[in-house]
Amino acid sequence: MNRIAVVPGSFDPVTLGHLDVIERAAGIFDQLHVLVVHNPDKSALLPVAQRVALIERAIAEGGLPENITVTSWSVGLLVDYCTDVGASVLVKGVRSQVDVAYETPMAIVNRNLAGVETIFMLPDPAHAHVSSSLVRQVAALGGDVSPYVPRSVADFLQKL
Ligand code: COD
Repeated sequence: MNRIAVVPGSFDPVTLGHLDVIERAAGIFDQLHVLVVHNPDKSALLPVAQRVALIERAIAEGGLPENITVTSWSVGLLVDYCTDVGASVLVKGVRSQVDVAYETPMAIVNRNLAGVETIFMLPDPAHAHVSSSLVRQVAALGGDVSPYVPRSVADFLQKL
């Protein structure tokens, strides 16, 4: 059976926490789609196409498995994308009770809408405190973000 999963997120920008979840999920499923989705609740720093490019570069630099595809989605429900590509599972990293509270209703609705299951993956404790919003804030104030993001993302943010 060809098990396809989707790791969705804003990835604005991708962090070492995201990459850790992506790498471990790629080891579990036959194919993994990393999907950049615009989150209307958040004000974006980077255009979606730039976020896709940064994830692709980080995956190549990190030597992550080759069963990973990076793309974006802006039309309709997340589960519509899953149905289109034959994915039956969403993988979400959950760092805290706050993440669980945010993700749980979406997981139930996504299962009701399309039978797509959500798997919650615990973070590597080394990256459990990392978020894209923290990275954006540190970068905007001129701080060093290299402990939190891939080298190519740190270099990119420094030039903004
Ligand atoms: N370690 C582990 N996991 C992490 C870390 C870390 N350091 N940082 C973030 N994560 C996880 C997050 O918990 C999340 O699961 C994922 O990585 C992505 O995080 P972000 O911040 O890049 O993305 P979000 O939280 O803005 O998610 C955006 C989505 C669009 C994916 C989300 O809002 C969603 O699923 N929307 C559903 C849209 C839809 O179809 N709605 C209708 C039915 S519910």
